[in-house]
Amino acid sequence: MTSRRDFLNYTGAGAVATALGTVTSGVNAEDAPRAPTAGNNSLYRPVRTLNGWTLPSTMKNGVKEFHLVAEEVDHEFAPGSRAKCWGYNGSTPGPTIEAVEGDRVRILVTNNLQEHTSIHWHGLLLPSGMDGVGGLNQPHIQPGETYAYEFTLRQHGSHMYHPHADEVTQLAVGMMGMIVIHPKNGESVPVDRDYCFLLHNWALHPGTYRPDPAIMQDFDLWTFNSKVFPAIDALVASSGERVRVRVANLSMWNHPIHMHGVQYWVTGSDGGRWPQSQWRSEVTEIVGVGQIRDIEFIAVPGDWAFHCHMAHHTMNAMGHDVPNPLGVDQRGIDNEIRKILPGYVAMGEFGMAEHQDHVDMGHNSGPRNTLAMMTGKGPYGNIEMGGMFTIVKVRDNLARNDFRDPGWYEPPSGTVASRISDDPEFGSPHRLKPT
Ligand SMILES: [Cu+2]
Repeated sequence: MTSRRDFLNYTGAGAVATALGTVTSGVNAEDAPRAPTAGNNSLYRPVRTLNGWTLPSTMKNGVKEFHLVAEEVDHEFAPGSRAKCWGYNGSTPGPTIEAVEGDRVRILVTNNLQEHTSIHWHGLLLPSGMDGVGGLNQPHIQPGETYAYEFTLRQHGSHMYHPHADEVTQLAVGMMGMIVIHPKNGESVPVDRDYCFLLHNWALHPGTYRPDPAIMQDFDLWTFNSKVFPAIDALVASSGERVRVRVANLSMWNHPIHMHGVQYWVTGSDGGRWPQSQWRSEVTEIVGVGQIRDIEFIAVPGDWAFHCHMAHHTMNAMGHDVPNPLGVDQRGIDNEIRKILPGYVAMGEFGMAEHQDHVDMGHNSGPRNTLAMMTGKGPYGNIEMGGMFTIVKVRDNLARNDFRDPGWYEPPSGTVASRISDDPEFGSPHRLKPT
């Protein structure tokens, strides 16, 4: 639990960070609080971007300068699925921009795409001419050009950046990133770990390598920070720590984000951290398109699923336009179908779980560059998930800056559900009879 003692620790570590120089953040930044700029005394615990990174900045005459490069990136959703996406500085999503309320920031944007772009600073309070809507607030940034945006951060909270030019293409292929602005006066209830990620969806049709921007609803991949389970980082915490997760949505769907094992509080949004009287206790919170929600919880030991509750959003590439096989006796037709569709394996009569077993056994490998619908192995078997699913892994006595995956939870004896019979007629359960 965070306490006054931690505040004192922050102060000490922050002083060291300030002494070290002007680059205030880096790839997989150490979890040491730091003072962001000269003249700004506040300290903050750096945010950790799932599967991502924080953009280093340079101080120039009191202005914190960042440099984004819009460019094509060769991206891996999970081993076995890659695509030509667009992003910033070599990644989709682009790196997180992290600063403190009151900072003067200058963000250079170089366009290395073959068409024009712009950047909108989603939710930020700034002069109209810095708002980044191509054609409305500024000329488009042509290929090869660099534009400078400069403004003072007048708020705190979780925010986003994304193009406001040919959005239907540029968003669909991955151009987006997060902006985290810490409050200048610190936080009355400090957090011990601070995570952030973006929700997105992709139409990467089976066997292809370019996301299709024309698709509106029927997507193949559903991602946390452009990754699918099981390639999404675990959210690691030590028992009793206060954890914040900032969930941003630039996809084409609303996503009910559900966590197991705790009731979390919804504590903030693009509007900053809300007054404590407005915090809500939930276990599922819809993060609408264009919205951000901050959730916070006290970490409880275990392995806890953390996922979108739309069942199709926790699958990888799956066909939606197929006849329903449920309850259909397909024995005997395999051989007939295989004559026209070599390798065909009938399945689904009793449910779809057998899909993962068939894939694991090599019965149907699917098209190239295409992930199986269900995947993932846990200590007790197939997890049968994909897409927007990851695990909150909480262990006792982890060091404050230890974010390594601790492996599978070893539950205390007597606390795991277990088999007591394999007789289908076991016991005398109360059941409704058909009328
Ligand atoms: Cu969803």
